[in-house]
Amino acid sequence: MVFLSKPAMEQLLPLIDLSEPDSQSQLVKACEEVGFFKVINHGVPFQFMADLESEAIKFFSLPLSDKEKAGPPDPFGYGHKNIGCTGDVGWVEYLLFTTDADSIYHKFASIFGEAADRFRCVLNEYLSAVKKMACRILEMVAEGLKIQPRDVLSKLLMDEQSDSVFRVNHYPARPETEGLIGFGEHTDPQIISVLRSNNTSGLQISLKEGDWISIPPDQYSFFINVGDSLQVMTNGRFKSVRHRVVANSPKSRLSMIYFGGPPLSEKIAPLPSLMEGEDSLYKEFTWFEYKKSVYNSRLADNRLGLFEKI
Ligand code: GA4
Repeated sequence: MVFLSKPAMEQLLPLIDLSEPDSQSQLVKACEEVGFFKVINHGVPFQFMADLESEAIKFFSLPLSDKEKAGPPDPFGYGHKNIGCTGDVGWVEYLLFTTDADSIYHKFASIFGEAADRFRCVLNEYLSAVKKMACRILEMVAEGLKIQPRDVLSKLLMDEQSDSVFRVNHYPARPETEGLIGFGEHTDPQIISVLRSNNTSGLQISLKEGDWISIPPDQYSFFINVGDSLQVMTNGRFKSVRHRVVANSPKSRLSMIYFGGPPLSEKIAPLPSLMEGEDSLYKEFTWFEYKKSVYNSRLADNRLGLFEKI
């Protein structure tokens, strides 16, 4: 772990004001240098975040035996301690959804009755605003990279078949243990991840040198990271950053993450206009093939390793 002064942290953690005219080039720089950044003036009403947070807190406050009725995750539904199905554990409980909130709603409605209606309503409201913002960012990135058409990335999230995921993580307060792992280190497999948390710390990102830096929480902003698929689509120019959550705070942490992914049949390969005579660093694969391999891996594995050309 490295402890950084505020100015050093500010230099390492790009802060992007989406209302500024040069935010396109700042976004590209942040994706290349860190693969992680914070956005402000993002246009998502705070009320949407607060409403979903309050519904999530209500759910996580239920007795374990009630919450378990929405589990075990298949991979969708309620899970606790176990992450994925290859043996990872963390000090966390969570809800995993497809972004088609209606599909999971039926499972919830039969268990939670009217509370499920309210959850579905605030979830849909939040998701459509966050997806819109993620698409706007991907369009700005495409413009910053000077690639045509500008929706070359965002259209993958907008596609009706887009295989996107939404997760709400709850890390219960845990004052007495130093450095307990809430969610072990990993990279996100999708294109782009958009995280919003309450004001409790815990998120850390890994720098090139292998040091971990703690990201100060900010409930009004979003934290965005490049996923493995975007790293491949930019032929390694953008970095899919390793991150983790430590759960040693006297306050509970609640985070919600939208993972924007492509349709299952989509070929994940470097965008031709970015290649300029370069060779692809990766073998050809579809999102379906990558996802299959992801779900057989451990959290900390270097999942793209299997798809790199030697
Ligand atoms: C990490 C990013 C997303 O949270 C997630 C996770 C998924 C899961 O929780 O089921 C995985 C993890 C994530 C990557 C490796 C595998 C699959 C847990 C795990 C050990 C929903 C995703 O798409 O990949």
